[in-house]
Amino acid sequence: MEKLLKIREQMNKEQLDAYIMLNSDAHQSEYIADYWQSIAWLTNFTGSNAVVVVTKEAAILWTDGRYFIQAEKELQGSGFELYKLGEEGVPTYSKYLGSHLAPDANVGFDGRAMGTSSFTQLKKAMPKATFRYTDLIQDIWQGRPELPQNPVWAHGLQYAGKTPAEKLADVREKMAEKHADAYVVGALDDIMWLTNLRGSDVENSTVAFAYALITLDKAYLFIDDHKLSADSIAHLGDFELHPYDAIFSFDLAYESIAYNDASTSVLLFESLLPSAKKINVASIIGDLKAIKNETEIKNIENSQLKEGVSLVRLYKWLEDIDLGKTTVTEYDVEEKLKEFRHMQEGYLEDSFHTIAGYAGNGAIVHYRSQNGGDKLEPQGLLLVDTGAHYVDGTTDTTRTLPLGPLTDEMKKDYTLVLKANLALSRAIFPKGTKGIQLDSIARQYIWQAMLDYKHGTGHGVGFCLGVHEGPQSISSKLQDTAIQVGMLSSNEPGLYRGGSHGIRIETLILAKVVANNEFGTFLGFDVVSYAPISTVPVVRELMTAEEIQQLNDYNQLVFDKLAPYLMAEEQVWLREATRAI
Ligand SMILES: [Mn+2]
Repeated sequence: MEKLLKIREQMNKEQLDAYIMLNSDAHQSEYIADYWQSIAWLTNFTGSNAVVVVTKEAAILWTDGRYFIQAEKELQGSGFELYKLGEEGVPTYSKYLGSHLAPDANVGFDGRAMGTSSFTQLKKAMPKATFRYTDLIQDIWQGRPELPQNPVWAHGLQYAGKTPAEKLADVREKMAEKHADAYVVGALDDIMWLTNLRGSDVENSTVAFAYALITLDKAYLFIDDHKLSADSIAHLGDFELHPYDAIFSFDLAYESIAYNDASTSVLLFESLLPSAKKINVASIIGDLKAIKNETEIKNIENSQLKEGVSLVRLYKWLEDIDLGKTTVTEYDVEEKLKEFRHMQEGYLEDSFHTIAGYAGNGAIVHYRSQNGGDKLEPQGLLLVDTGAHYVDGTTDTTRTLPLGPLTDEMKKDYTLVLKANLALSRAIFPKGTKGIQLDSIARQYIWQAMLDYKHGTGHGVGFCLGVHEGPQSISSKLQDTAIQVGMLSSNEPGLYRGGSHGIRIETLILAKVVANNEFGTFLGFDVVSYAPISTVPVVRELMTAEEIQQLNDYNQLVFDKLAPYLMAEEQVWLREATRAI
């Protein structure tokens, strides 16, 4: 409450009728550094998706269905009211402001934390309002963490497969197609990809705070240079270095500039030359980065083998424990997995917080165990969705493990999810096919049973970069990107029964050409993550012979790939776990 009073005092001083806060950083990143967690500081709400609006009368926090229960608990005593996004009659914050404030109201927000695309929505809702870019939090947040200044390292050619100079040439070719003579890059993973640098400024991310600006003959990297080793500077030969903040006052003459409205902050956008033509390109680098080159693909294989070994060790460890006698919690599972990953060369960190959800917790899609997590019992299902960054690749794998007796409903749900996963992995489709079409291929059996899951089937996966990356999306969202050869995506259908169980089976799939004939080019996938899929819950009668063969072949592949890296008793365990049914 006290913090809320202080914000209102600040609003008063600056004559603002409303102040907006977003859970975002200056690059509109998915994961954000502590410095940017001002909503958690103000409201105690720790979920990833949140918007806060403070007016003279109201203090509201918006979040989505993943976080309703958590938000109700955490917001107690904060003075904030919860608005449930997606529920009937609940306006978005833009619409709320549009209908609750005077048309000519003064509205403030930190211009770094709002993306240009969000601002467009806001301006539509309040066409006559005055907007001011101001950080009201800085003066009242005692002990606000500093922006991280962690060292940056060069991701060598043996991993990246292309030099920054080669990547710049590819980018400039795309810029020419769009008639842009400059291109400002705000997305941190795009900048890391372009420069072959990696950092650790943000937890679960291999990125460092930076901006890039590319013209047809020059390239500028804005990064605080004390972060760079001599080694990484040498490898940046093609980039002129400037301090991180210098981009906002950088003087450069260009006629047209490309930017991506989702990852360009309002402040950055407004610092672009006013007279220049602004071209919103979904993402020039995003499109290039999504298609993995041969060197990257070889490295991905290595990282997937290491991850597979770590996962086998985890599953075996869990199976060897008598859960009736020994206490193991969800948190223990997360920690044990980290221990196994640390035994692997080139492990950097987890690519997101491991989701180990036992029983009903598995039904909470973005579950994060609290205070040690629930105790595992020798019955029902444990969902483990987890990933890591290795120097040679980023992983994301989900398995649902039987811990003991299962109900018929659990077995049936498991089998349907498995059928969905297998259907997408074996799909063959003509060149040009989009994610939305493939999404239905995965969902068909689940729909036939009159069931559904409320999340996408697949997202792009970065290379020692974001675990979620675009532009492709295998989901019900209609978007323009076709699945192309070399794209790495997840395949993760699921089914969730609140209070009982959650099931998800996730493998990573790499698109490849399977045929060229008079009907065109046909694509398919290689499954590139190696972790046994439990056959214990499978209801054989629900599977076709083809599906059973596919499952057996996959488990055999897992054994063949991982066995050389396992110790004798682990091999014995995996042989059993991958036995054909
Ligand atoms: Mn995933």
